[in-house]
Amino acid sequence: MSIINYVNKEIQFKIVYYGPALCGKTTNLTYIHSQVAEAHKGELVSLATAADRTLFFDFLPLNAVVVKGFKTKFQLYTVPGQVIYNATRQLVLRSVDGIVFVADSQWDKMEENIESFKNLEENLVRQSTSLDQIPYVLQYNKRDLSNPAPVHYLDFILNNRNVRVPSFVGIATTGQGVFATLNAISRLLLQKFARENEIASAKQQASQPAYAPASTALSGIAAAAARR
Ligand SMILES: Nc1nc2c(ncn2[C@@H]2O[C@H](COP(=O)(O)OP(=O)(O)O)[C@@H](O)[C@H]2O)c(=O)[nH]1
Ligand SMILES: [Mg+2]
Repeated sequence: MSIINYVNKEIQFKIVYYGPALCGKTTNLTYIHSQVAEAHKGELVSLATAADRTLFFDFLPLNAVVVKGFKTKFQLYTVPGQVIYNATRQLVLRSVDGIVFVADSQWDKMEENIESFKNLEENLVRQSTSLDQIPYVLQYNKRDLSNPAPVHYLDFILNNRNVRVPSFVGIATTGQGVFATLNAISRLLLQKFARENEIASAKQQASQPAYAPASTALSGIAAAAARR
């Protein structure tokens, strides 16, 4: 649930990057962090353990657009993909507003992709919610590796709920598709927020990209601010 902070005049959205181990969740966040101007980002925190993987969450607040005088802030988290860390995944999912499900496009990862997606659904049920209530998008990552599964197949196995959601191809290591994915989920969140709060200006904001890569990132944010 988005948090409205009346003191700081901030609306805070929590976005969780979910998916199997090594699909590229951390790489997405690292890329986003590297492209956003200093003034618009917090520290990227990565908690690792002896297993030398990211085992807890990455935390990345980004200040984006302004809605009715309230700054919208996005917090991006990743979950550990390995099966044994389900308790941590549940913890990270608490009060989630939006989800990016990152799939690994390699053929031999299909089972892991499906497992992870099911695990996401189960963990949401445990929190008395579901993908019917939480906006989400899909990213089919690692398209640069040889012989990736076709997009229509990935859509067939992962994008088959009642309503089809936006899906993007990605190469997180080079940043391809990373901002398209982030923009899509942030737009969905702003649209939902606007619907639920009947805020016309939020609807307008939702039609603009919240972020754009590299040099245009700042101008996108600046343009949003200038519309106040
Ligand atoms: N070739 C290729 N490697 C990737 C891509 N995305 C991530 N990786 C690599 O895959 C490994 C796991 O990525 P990471 O982001 O740590 O996965 P996570 O477990 O989902 O957080 C790292 O070595 C990344 O550099 C991609 O699109 N293409
Ligand atoms: Mg990781």
